[in-house]
Amino acid sequence: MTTNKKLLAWVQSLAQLCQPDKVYWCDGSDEEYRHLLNEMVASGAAIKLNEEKQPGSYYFQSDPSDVARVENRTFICTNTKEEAGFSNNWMDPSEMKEILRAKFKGCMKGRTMYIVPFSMGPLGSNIAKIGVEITDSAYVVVNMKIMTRMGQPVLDVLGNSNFIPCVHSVGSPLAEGQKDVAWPCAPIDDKYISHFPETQEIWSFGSGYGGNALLGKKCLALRIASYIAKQEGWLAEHMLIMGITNPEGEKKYFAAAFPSACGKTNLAMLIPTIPGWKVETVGDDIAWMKFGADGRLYAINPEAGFFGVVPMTSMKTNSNAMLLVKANTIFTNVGLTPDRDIWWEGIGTECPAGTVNWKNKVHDPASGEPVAHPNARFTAPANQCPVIDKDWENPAGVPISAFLFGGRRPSTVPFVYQARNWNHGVFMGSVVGSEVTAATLGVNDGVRRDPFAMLPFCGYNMGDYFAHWVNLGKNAPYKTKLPKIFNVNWFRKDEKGKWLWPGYGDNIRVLEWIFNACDNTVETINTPIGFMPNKKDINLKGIESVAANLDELLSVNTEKWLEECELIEEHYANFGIHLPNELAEEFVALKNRLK
Ligand code: SAT
Ligand code: MN
Repeated sequence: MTTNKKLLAWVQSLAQLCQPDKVYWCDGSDEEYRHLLNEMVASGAAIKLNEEKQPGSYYFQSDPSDVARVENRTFICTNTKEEAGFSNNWMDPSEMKEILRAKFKGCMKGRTMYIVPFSMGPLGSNIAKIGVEITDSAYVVVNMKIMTRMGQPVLDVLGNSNFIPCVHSVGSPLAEGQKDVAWPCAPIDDKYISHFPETQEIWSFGSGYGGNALLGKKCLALRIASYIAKQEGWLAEHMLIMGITNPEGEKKYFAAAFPSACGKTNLAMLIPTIPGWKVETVGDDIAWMKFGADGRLYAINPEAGFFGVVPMTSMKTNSNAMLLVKANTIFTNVGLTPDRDIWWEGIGTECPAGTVNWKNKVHDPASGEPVAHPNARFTAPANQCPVIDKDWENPAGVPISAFLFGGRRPSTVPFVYQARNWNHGVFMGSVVGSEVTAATLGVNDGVRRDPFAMLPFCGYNMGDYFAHWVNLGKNAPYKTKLPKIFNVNWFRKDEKGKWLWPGYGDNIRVLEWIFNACDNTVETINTPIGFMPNKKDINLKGIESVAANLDELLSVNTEKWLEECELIEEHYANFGIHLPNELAEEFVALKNRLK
């Protein structure tokens, strides 16, 4: 319980607005977790999976219309449209509040209002932030239990301090006597995922899925936190955090940002193919970073679990993820076999006859329809990850030696290069993107830019966000202790569309070079686009046949890069006067070096 006056008054006013049947304060205990899941099993909202195959695990199917984040229904409500920038849907805060008040009025009728106090970051860490989510979804409560530190211990740490209020409803009130459906939600154009950065509030209406509903994740830890981080001089980033130990036992931490579908979770849990190297996971999605007293940048993972994409995960592609979800996991929108086990495309076994797909229909292989939805997810506690880093909950964070950026770039972009300096690194982050071509070669169909992989997650004007990165470097206590910045690209193809690099566990060979480049123990080649490896410094022991591809992997094709510059020009035009001069200068300098 709590004596926090602001919290008590806020809960009371929302109960009056939303008119739930009951108000329930979550204590975060294991008993509560099991009780809620039992209730959902009894109501038909969940299925308890086969205890022998998937101990302590549960299965959910969402409504077919509620399967992913809804970017076109996600709003940044700053005072002016300018402050939200071109990449966000903007709405005037008071206008949005008026819409929301009408939407939330009576929206929890027939339901329970759960009060979910949560901490993003280890309880009591000076980088952590406390939020309280009010929700009418028990599914959200059990997911928040895995994804955050949740319940009474959070209220104890909170005391009478301030918290970030997060209001969530599935937007589907029940009339007197009306039977509930398995996955209540509102129609697609009636969803509102709204953020008020200036007053630090989140209001989410109409969806029960993922980042729309688990408000600690993208809404708080990225959109609201990025806004706060700019004001306070730190970083809230869409980055994985990994520890890398070399055969001599020396360890470094890297943070990496990639657009979706680039294998971020796989990289975070990479299984090295060269002996003696070790990769350990701190986080797979979000990093909060502040300078420590020693002048280095320290990162925490604000989350306590992994909410990962399931399809194509197998013992072959990511055995650590498979072991992670072996027990105590919530699966959403995968397939369900007749013996209450789970199945998905790419799991590495035949689909058992009679398997039910995510739409609750018996799978018909002839139909061409997938068994699992492409955005099917697992929710699993981070401490179940076989390679979780021993410092993953260290409240002080881990010191970051390098930032990695990258996208899916079949052409043009070499597989690794280093920024010339901090601002050049910020430039590299600002042009991250993946090629959107089916033909897989050439940038002719364009590159979908996702700067810093933050485009859908920045709570303010993205040009000002670039400026924040520039300023962070400018104001760093010790410039020599700033992380070095690299661009990587595992997705290079040859003219015939064949992969030039094996990827997955062999990516450790690129990480090895980066590790050594951080220590300046390898000589680099100064090219127009940045510093690049000497071929001899890429460790190909065991994959010698790839040596023939190294020239191509490390080539800088001036013609292609000039085309790339034209695309960057278009991309940069979006930012108008908000593009920092420093980045405009970096761009000019790149073009001059290419001439
Ligand atoms: O649904 S989440 O936002 O949590 C995951 C994602 O879409 O990246
Ligand atoms: Mn993500």
